[in-house]
Amino acid sequence: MKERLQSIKEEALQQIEDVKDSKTLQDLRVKYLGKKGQITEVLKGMGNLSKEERPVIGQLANEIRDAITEALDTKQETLEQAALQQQLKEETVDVTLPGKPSQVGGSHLLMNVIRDIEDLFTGMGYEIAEGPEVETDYYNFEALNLPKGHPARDMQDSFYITEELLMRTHTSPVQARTMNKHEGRGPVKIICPGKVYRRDTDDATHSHQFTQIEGLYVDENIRMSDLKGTLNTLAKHLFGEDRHIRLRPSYFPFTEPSVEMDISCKVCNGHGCSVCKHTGWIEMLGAGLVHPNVLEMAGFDSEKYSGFAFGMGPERIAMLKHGIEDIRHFYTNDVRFLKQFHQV
Ligand code: FA5
Repeated sequence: MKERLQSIKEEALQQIEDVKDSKTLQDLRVKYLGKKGQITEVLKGMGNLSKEERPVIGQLANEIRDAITEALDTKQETLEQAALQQQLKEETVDVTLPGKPSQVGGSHLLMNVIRDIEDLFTGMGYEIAEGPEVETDYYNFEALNLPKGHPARDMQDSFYITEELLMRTHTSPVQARTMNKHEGRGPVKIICPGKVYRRDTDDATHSHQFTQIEGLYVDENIRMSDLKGTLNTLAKHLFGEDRHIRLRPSYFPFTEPSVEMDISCKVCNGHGCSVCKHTGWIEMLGAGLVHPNVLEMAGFDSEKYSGFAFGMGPERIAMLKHGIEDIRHFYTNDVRFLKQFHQV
């Protein structure tokens, strides 16, 4: 039995020594140490031994089991280390390889135009005011001298939510809201950027949703010359010192008198070309002196206070500035279009 155990030990240690993978090693563990393993099989014959021999053989069997166990464990550790080294070798990262460039975004051209105009006006002491896009009929129309049934409402057909609620058709309601907050005390000097909505059919120059910037200055002794000076500053800031403006009579129910401001065409320098439809002028915005009815409805004494207001579409300004021929480019999010203006 001793010889049998010794030969098991030698054979096991040799096989463990030669093993190259964990699976075979595991099989060897079962083969020698398992419940039905070779050592157990030998020990089953202990019953035939004498009393004296039994402890001697028992001790030898334990020693051999320990030796095989230790050899198995050591080998297992060696194999695991080798596997780890191999994996590390295969998964080496070459930190000197160039990285993948990440996409860098930029602000939208419309935002750039809006911020540029905001900067100009805040530099002249204006504050930025905002109002809701879902507006009441009262602020969108009535407080602006457009009572129910007024024919000029047709100029701004809206999306109605209820009889009294609609998507605002212009940023002018922010005028009325802000004046109300001032409770009849001037000055009110605000610029209001925001989204507006109209039931206009989409084409190259019209969209059912677009942006506007409104300006309002109410104080004592505000006159048409103040409006003209302010619009002149705006036009030169946007399109260059060599631009001229002209004011044409127009009509808005909330201003009296009302004007449209044109700017001299940059392409032909006012001589006439296809861009300005051979007039030398390009229409830019609507403006006027705040109608006394609007001042009174907002709680201002129209004998004491006067003011001017203007409203423009940043899309139109961006189109003129950059020669963009279709307003829909602003909304379709084609990055090839947008990217051209990231630095503007
Ligand atoms: C108004 O909306 C007035 N509230 C402006 C105003 C304010 C006048 C204060 C007087 C005093 P108008 O409807 O003309 O006016 O629109 C102003 C600008 O919005 C236009 O010059 C144009 O640039 C832009 N606009 C109007 N409709 C559309 C549309 N469907 N798509 C894109 N831009 C539009």
